[in-house]
Amino acid sequence: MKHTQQPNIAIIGTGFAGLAMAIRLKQAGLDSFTLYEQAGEVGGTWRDNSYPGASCDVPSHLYSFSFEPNPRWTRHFALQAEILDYLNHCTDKYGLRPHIRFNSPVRSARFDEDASEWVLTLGGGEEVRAHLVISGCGSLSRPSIPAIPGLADFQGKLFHSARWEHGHDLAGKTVAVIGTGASAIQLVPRIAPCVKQLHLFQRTPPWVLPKEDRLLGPRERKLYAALPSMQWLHRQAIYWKYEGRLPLFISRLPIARIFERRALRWLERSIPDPGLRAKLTPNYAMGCKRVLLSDDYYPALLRPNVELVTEPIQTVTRDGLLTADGKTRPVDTLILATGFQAAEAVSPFPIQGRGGLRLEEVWRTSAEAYLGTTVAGMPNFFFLVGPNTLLGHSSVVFMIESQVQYVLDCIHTMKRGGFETLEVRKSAQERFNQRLGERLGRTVWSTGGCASWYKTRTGKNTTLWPGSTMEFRWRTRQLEPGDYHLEK
Ligand code: N01
Repeated sequence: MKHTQQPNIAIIGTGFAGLAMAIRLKQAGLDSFTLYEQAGEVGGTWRDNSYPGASCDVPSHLYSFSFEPNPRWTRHFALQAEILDYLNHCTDKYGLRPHIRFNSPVRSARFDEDASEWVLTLGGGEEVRAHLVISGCGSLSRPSIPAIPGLADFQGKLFHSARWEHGHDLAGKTVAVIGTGASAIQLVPRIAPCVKQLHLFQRTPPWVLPKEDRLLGPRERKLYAALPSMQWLHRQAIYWKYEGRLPLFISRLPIARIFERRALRWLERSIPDPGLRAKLTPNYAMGCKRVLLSDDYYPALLRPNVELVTEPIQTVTRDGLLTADGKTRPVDTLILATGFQAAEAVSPFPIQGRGGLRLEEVWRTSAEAYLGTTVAGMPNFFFLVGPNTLLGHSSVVFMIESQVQYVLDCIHTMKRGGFETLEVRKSAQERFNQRLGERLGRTVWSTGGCASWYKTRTGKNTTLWPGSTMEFRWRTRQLEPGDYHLEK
């Protein structure tokens, strides 16, 4: 390859994925990379999701890079600000800032076959070229705005949980929150005490287990700082505990019933009113939607100023919400905790590969990749947190590190063999997805009797990995050359 020794690499995004890739490239002596970041600071989803109470539902000692353990975590489940600090710390420690172009959104990518290079068009119209492109855009970055009639005509304050308006004071306001997913159950307990009235609009009740968060005191933090092996053991213990929950999702073993009973007992202990309890009782199998962890969500619903509304929303009016029973609730502020466009077949921006092939067209019905990372027709383009790499049971950071290792192996293979392009074979991609589909069909995400953001409107799961994280790590440890076209 012309660019053999120092290929010019573009990384898009500076969340966990983009930063991990950059750090590992640097460690491998591959210094000629640029990170393109649309915002003015690093952090990805942990920069954007700054709503009150935002925190991780995977323990911090696992939800962090294996190569950068953080003995300073102050909670078992870190709050958003602490995770963002961690990502800034990694950016500085590994000298990434000089590589980052902030406020530089990538608007499109086109493969120039003659030069074997990608041409990226940035926000201002500037074009930059790269031999390899690695997208770390993630799949939980595009807020989903519900198609509720009248939403555009609402005259009060309206915003999405992932675009929190910190300048808007909720004190004394009448507020509506639409949605009862992972974001809503974290923000509702935090805003309920300061608003005048909160109407929480639930379409489907989530399964909720106690979070059992705890502070990590100074003694524990000192211990981890002094004895990194103790911190490593702690991480291992969390990892195997979470990995052990996989059967809950991929098989219908009785273990699932144990967790369901635990959640129902938690609901019964928390909500004395049988009417309210009935509204909060899920009618689908646990795990079908993301299982939520919270100690304070149910107690918040008992507050006199909080109303759980289960009547479907008919329209949003200029100053409130009208439900199917004909009742209108006037509100000052409407908060959409309605999640993200994750499963629908959307490429992060228009991407045009070999022979003018457009990724939006390829992914029009559903997004597919090989090992969630490479796509036929898109040479030298890699997706981190691509299709079917998210998890229902453990830390996505572990998956990101596996993908990063895989991309590095692809780059090393190209360098060793002097290859100009690397492109997954269509046949390998199809075989992989055929098997993936069969396995996904047997999981609770398919059979559990719910709709979720994991699946497209047609019911295809394009987001989750149906195996263990160990399996994914094993399969991404190195490239299988037979699965790729490698050209000089
Ligand atoms: O989004 P969601 P989220 N009318 O899609 C409802 C990650 N995350 O932002 O269930 C009425 O889960 C919808 O109802 P239904 C995590 O992976 C992680 O909460 O579809 N309601 C649902 O209740 C998570 O899973 C953390 O019937 C409508 C809610 O909106 C993912 O992000 C923290 C509606 C959307 O819930 C997404 O979570 C936060 C409509 N038209 C988030 N449309 C961590 O701790 C949608 N809804 C790591």
